[in-house]
Amino acid sequence: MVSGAAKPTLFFGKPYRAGEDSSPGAGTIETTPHNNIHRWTGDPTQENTEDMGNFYSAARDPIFFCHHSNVDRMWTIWKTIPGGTRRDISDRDWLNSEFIFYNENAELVRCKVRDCLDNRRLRYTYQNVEIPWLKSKPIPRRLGKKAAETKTALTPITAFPLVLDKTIVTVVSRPKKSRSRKEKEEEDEVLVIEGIEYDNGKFEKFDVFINDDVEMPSKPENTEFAGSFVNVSHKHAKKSKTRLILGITELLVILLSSLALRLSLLKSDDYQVLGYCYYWATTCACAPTIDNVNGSCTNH
Ligand SMILES: [Cu+2]
Repeated sequence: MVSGAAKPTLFFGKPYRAGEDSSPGAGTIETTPHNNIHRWTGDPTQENTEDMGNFYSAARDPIFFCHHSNVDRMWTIWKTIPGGTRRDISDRDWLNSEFIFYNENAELVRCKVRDCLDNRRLRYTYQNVEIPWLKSKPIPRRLGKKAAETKTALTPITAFPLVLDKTIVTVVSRPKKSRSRKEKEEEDEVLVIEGIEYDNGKFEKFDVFINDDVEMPSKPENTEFAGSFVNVSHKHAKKSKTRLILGITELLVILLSSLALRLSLLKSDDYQVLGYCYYWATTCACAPTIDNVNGSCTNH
């Protein structure tokens, strides 16, 4: 999920500005792996999955600092992956955003995003080590006909909004079957899941699969696994609404295919930590509502 996002907005998420959409859609670095690790290292026996599983308490756990250093490291690595436009956002609103911190002398200091983008200017670099996940491409299950023959009934797209309390299988049409190499480089084909309503105070997660075996879904190492929606709990819970945007250009090149995708949305009890090569099982009781699903082809 780190290497797969070939465009800045797929990686960082969509712009978030005062007065506009309060939850325009997170990027893959935030949802998987960042959010997954928070939940994974939170304590499920605590009321609010403290420490790491909740925003207010996460930094009480020393692993918070290792985790966020690693997120920073993956950001640095992402910018070196060839292809796509893997570079920092150039929007001035973002570059000039400011944060206030205490320094080592307990004095308030103001930092701009633009001053924190090059780690060498912050006087640190990452050790040049082997990064196995960079070379590890997902493997297709190549289910072919079997994928089309499922016992799970298809849900028509007109039936949305739906509560995701069981696996939903739907067919999404694509705007265009074949695109030139240049078109693929310029624009990612994305799958957009709109209007995800969820409780911000709860851990919420669901997985998205394309042309997969519904009765026996893929694992993260399979191409059919398109990505996940993952929310880390906030102590002050409120209903939130957002969207999930998944870049699927590469997935479609490998799987493909036709003008329609069979999509399965699976309320996830499995815990999949992507990019870190861990797999862990836990339980959750999420039941987000989803307005709409559509395939589109735009430069998100
Ligand atoms: Cu975090």
